[in-house]
Amino acid sequence: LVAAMEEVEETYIMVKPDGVQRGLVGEIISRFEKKGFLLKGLKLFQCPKELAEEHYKDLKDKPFFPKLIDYITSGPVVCMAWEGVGVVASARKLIGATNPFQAEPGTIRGDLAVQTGRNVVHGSDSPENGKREIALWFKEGELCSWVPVQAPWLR
Ligand code: FUP
Repeated sequence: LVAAMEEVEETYIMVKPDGVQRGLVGEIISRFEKKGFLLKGLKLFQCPKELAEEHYKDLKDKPFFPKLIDYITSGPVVCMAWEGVGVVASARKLIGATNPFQAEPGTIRGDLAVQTGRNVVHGSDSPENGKREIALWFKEGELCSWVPVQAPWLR
C-alpha cells in the first residue's frame, strides 16, 4: 500500500458547473497547486450529454443519474489533469467526502459545499479511472508534459 502511494499518477479533476458559477475556480485550482501537484491540462468546457453519460457510466442505474447528467451539463466545467506522487488518493482527501455534510472542514467540499448534488468538484477514484477520464475529457494536444524550472522534483 505504501509503495502504491509513491507511484507517480495522473488524476482528472473537474470544477463542476456550480463551482464555476459561484466563482470558485481559482480557489479550487489553488488547493492543488499549493499541495504541490503538477498541472498538465486545463480548460473551460461545455460538456455534451453523451460525454457526461460516458464519464458517469458506472452510476447509470442509480436513481439520481438523470439529475446528475442535467447538473454536469447545466453550464461550463473546468477540466484539469494533475500529475503527482499518490495524486489520486491525495486529491480525494483534499476534495473530501461525496456528501459535503460528511466532508471534513479543510477539504474543498467541507469548506465550500452543502449538497451532494452540488458538490463543486470531481476527482478520479483510482489511477485507472484517472487515465480513463483524462483520455475522455482531453484531446492529445491539450496536455503538456513539462518540468517546473524552480521545482524539478515535482516531476
Ligand atoms: P465522488 O467520487 O465523491 O464524486 O462520488 P460518486 O462517484 O459516488 O458520485 C458522483 C456524483 O454523483 C457526486 F458527485 C454527486 C452525485 N451523487 C448524487 O447526486 N447522489 C448520491 O447519492 C450520490 C452521488
